[in-house]
Amino acid sequence: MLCRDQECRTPGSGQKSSQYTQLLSSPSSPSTSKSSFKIAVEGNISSGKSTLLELFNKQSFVETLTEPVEKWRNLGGSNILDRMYQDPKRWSFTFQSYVLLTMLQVHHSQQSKPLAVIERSVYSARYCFVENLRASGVMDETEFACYTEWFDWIMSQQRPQLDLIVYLRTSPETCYERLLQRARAEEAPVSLDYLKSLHSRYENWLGSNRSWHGNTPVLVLDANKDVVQNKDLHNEMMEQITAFLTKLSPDVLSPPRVPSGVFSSPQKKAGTSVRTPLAEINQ
Ligand code: TTP
Repeated sequence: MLCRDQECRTPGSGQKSSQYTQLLSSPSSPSTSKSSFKIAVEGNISSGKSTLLELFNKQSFVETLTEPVEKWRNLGGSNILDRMYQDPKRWSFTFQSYVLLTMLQVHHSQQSKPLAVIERSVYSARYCFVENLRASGVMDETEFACYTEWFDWIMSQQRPQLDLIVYLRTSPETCYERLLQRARAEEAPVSLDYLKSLHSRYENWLGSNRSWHGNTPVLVLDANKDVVQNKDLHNEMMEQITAFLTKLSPDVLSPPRVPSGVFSSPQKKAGTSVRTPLAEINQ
């Protein structure tokens, strides 16, 4: 299903998507009920992924797995993230190889709660960052071929599974503003043009020009607005995500897997909005 207008519906929720959200594909009916889910939060640099993870983190049945940025800042005492930005031609291949390894470690870490939310995935590293580095000539063809052989072989052995990708769609200008505000030292060389080219990679991969995301359903959220300040928007995002997960498996968000009272299955009464476990954050 490809929805581009505001009549788009979230599978199973009976709700119309609002102007804030677009649903680009729906999950197929699961043949068996799952007991745990894994979702990835995706989006451009500074799109607000960490913020969304923090909101998820307030729930006891959710475990959040943040990006291993600290590892990238300290590989045997060397800040490889910084080296990559200082001298991209020399260090991008090395950096992206390390990103591949550390993201695989995140994907394959033991899941201890019904819902695991991970920041990015091996897929965005491959289909957005590496693709972009190759297209701009920063990564040369031999480096790209070497990376791709590694990537394809790893995928053929054990492809990391995701139940849902949440794509935080933002304008490159918004990301640039946020990037300047947070002023992470390593990112000083990041330009608006760089964010624009990553944005097009994201759009090609998950957005309206969607080319590839395997069979994983994708929920696209407009993340230009501030979800921390705007509680309605924040709740709406969570409702969309929960409705999606409930459609995949109604059991996982129901008692007894989760504490009583807080995590009952969503129910829609006429004239009321859906109340869901995740939507109750900050209530
Ligand atoms: P981001 O995923 O952009 O982390 P973030 O903290 O900016 O996310 P948000 O603000 O949305 O919470 O990655 C951190 C840095 O690593 C960023 O400068 C981009 C860089 N990076 C690459 O260069 N290549 C990659 O493959 C990945 C995954 C990140």
